[in-house]
Amino acid sequence: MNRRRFLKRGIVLGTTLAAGAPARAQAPAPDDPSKVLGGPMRPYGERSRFEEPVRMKSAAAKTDEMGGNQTPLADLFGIITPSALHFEVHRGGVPDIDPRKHRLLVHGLVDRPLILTIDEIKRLPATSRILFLECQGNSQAEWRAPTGKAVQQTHGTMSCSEWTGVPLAVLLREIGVKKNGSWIIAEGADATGNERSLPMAKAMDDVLVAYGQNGEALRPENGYPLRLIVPGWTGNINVKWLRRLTVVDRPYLTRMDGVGQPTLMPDGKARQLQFVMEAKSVITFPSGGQRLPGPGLYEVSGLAWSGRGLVRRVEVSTDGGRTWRDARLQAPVLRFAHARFSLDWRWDGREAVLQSRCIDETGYVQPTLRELVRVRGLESHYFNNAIQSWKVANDGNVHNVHA
Ligand SMILES: Nc1nc2c(c(=O)[nH]1)N[C@H]1C(S)=C(S)[C@@H](COP(=O)(O)O)O[C@H]1N2
Ligand SMILES: [Mo]
Repeated sequence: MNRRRFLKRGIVLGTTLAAGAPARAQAPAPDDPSKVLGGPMRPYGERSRFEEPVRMKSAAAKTDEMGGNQTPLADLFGIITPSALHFEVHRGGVPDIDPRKHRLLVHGLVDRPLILTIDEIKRLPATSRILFLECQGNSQAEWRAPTGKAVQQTHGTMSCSEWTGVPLAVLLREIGVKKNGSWIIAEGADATGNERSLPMAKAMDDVLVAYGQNGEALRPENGYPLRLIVPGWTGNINVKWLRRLTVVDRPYLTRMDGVGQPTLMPDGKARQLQFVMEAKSVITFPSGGQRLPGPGLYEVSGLAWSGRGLVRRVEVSTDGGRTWRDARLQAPVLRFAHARFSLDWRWDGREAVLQSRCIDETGYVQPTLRELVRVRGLESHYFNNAIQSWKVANDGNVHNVHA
C-alpha cells in the first residue's frame, strides 16, 4: 500500500515538473482557512492540490504515443469520468489539430458529397448522451491469470462521459445515401490507420459525430475536434480526430476490423467485424490493492454496463459465487451508460471472495471466465467480459484472484 502511494506520488510529481507548473503541494495548508484570505479566482479550474488520482499507462503500452492509459476507477464517484481522467488509446500519438483548418469529408455512394467545417457541423441539430466507452482490450491481461493489482489495471480501459454532437443520421440524410450504400468507412486524421467499417443500420440509428465531452470541447487525446461515438460498440470504432466518412457497399476488412486485434478461436479461425460490448460489471470498492481496516459494515460499490442496452439487474456475491444478492442501482440507469450499483455488506473478518454480475435487458447474464474460455479457448483475450473476483484476506487486504 505504501509502495503504491509512493509510486503514485512519483507519477504526479513527474507530470507536474514536466508541465513546468510550480510544485505548490510543498506549502502547508493553513490550519484554519477562515483566518486567512483565500487564493485568487482562476480562469480555468484545477482540482485540489491534495487530490492525486492519475491515469496509468497500461502494461501493453509500447511507447507514450502507442498504447493505452487507464482510468483510476477506484478513485471516482458516480458514473461520469472526468475528462482529464478518461482513458486513452492511440497508436500514432495525439495529433495537434487546429479546428479552423480541420474538415470532415463525407462522400462515396451519396447524392451530394460534402466538406464540412467544425463551425458548420456545430450549426446542425445536436444531442447529448451519457455513454460508456470501452476498449475491446479492457481486461485482456486477465484472460489467462489474474495479473492486474488494482481495478485501474484490470478494468480501467473504460470510461463514461456525456458526449455532444450531431446524429450521423442527420448528415447522411443531408447528403442522400444511394441504394447500395450499406457501410461506411470512418477515417481519423492521426498517424495510425485506425479505419473501421460501420454498418449503415447502426449509422442511421444512434451514432454521433461528436465535438463535446462533459460540457466542453473534446480533449485532444479523446479526438479533438471531432470523433465518432458509437453507443455500446467497441472502442476502436469510435474513430477519433474524424476527417472522412466514405459510404461504400460492403465492409472493407481494415486492419482494425479484424487482423489488428483478432479474437482467435480454438479452431484456428478468428472472429472479425465484432462490434458489441457484452454486459459486464466490476466492483470498485473493495477492490485490488485496497485494505479493509477491520470487520464491520461496508458498502460494496461498482459499475455495470451493457452494449446491448439497459442494465436490468446487478447481483453481488460475497462467497465466491455460491449465493447472490440483488444490488441497488443508482438512478438514473441509462442505455449504454455506466450504472452505479451498491450493496451493504457486513464483513465478519474472515476470508471472502467478492463478485458482481450484470444482467441486461435482453436477459444476457455476464459469464464466468471459465464459461468464456470453454467456447473461445485460451488465445482470444479481447472482449473479456468475465466476472471479476476480489479476495478479501482475513487481514483485510484485497487481491485479484480467479475464483
Ligand atoms: N483515429 C483514431 N481513432 C481511434 C484510435 C486511434 O488510435 N486513432 N483508437 C481507438 C481505440 S482502440 C479506442 S479503445 C478508442 C479510445 O478512445 P479514447 O482514447 O477517447 O478513450 O479510440 C479509438 N479511436
Ligand atoms: Mo481499443
